[in-house]
Amino acid sequence: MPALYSKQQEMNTKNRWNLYLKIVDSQMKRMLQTLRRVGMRQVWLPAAAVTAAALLSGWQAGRQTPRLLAVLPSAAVTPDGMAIAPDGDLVIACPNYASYAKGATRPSVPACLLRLDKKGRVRKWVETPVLAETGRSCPMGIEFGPGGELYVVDNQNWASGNGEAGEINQGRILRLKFEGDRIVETAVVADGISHPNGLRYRDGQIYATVSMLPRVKRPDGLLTSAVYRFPAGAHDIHVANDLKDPNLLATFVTENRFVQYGADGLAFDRTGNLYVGNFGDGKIHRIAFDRSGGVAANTVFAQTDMDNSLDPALPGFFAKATAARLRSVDGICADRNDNLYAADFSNNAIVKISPAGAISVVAQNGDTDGRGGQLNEPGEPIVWNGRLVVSNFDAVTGPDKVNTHHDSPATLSVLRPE
Ligand SMILES: [Ca+2]
Ligand SMILES: [Ca+2]
Repeated sequence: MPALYSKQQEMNTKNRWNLYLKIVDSQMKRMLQTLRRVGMRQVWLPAAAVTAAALLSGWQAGRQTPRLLAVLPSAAVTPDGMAIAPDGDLVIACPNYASYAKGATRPSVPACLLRLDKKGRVRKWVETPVLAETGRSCPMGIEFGPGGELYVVDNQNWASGNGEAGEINQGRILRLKFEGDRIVETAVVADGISHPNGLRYRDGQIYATVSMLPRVKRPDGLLTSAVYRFPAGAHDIHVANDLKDPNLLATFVTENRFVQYGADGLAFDRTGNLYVGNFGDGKIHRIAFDRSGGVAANTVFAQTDMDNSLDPALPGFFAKATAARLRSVDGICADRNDNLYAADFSNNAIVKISPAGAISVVAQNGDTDGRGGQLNEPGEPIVWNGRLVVSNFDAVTGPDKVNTHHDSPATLSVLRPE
């Protein structure tokens, strides 16, 4: 998602929002006049206030109201991937993309990991290791291995892009070892990756999505993305970002020409099937494995009801887009009953997908600043201590995004698993 802030896009969304408020306002005035005539003002005024608040917050019957789990310290500008530490704390990766000044190649707030404990206390834990040639670190997907080591996606080119021909590829998978609050060992599992995003550890292997493979050219011009698999103990695997990479596990094509962004969140179910979200298409793929660990099938498990041929720049787009389910797929997680939860980043929503593939919206907000716990461009959900915790990325605007502003402070929202 390269464009962080586009003034024109922001204005378009503002105009849409103002029009919406005007409609709500005029309808309320009309109702007030009617009710004045019949003498029910005392009854109506509180009801109108509740209705207006509900409309403005995007409330709909049957959906949850997200609550505030934590206001994050200023070290966190852009919270993204999350993982549960061996001691039960929730660890949050903060690449802090929204702290890059215009044209800057490094964030003004260094990328870091936070810790949130069960009592709700949150603190900066460590800064993640920078790549010497860029001087920056860009942690996104994270997960702990069985020895307490942490695997980290370092998406170096998220904000800078990969160059005109996909020639800049500096992303890494890191393995960090800790003693208390110190990183005592940093190993590079793999490097030279174009755009790594989500990460999972399973049975001694690291699975990482690569959301864009610009070196792979298709006749139709559509984007290819992938899941890679690396042995967790590997060192310095150099990735070529083409279809011949030995560690390439599965590829995906994103057909939505307006949102060319591919594989993002990923999660395993209890039996070891791997689910991968295709961001731009609003699809979740299921990868089944054969006995030797090869891919036996790569099929679409669930997909949006949005018509992705609609141009986000044309009038009427948002009415259809925000009524659609699972319009985009960022982070995904599984609960112990194999329900999946997905961050619908573009729609500012959290969505549930049942084991049968049925999609339902758990919570959805309009354009918010997140301060009351509302969703604010959710990046990833995770089940932590029986609750569904959501990181609010809040760094991308664009013609198809509900989010129009980056806000401060950053927050985590919380929902009930359903
Ligand atoms: Ca992601
Ligand atoms: Ca926002």
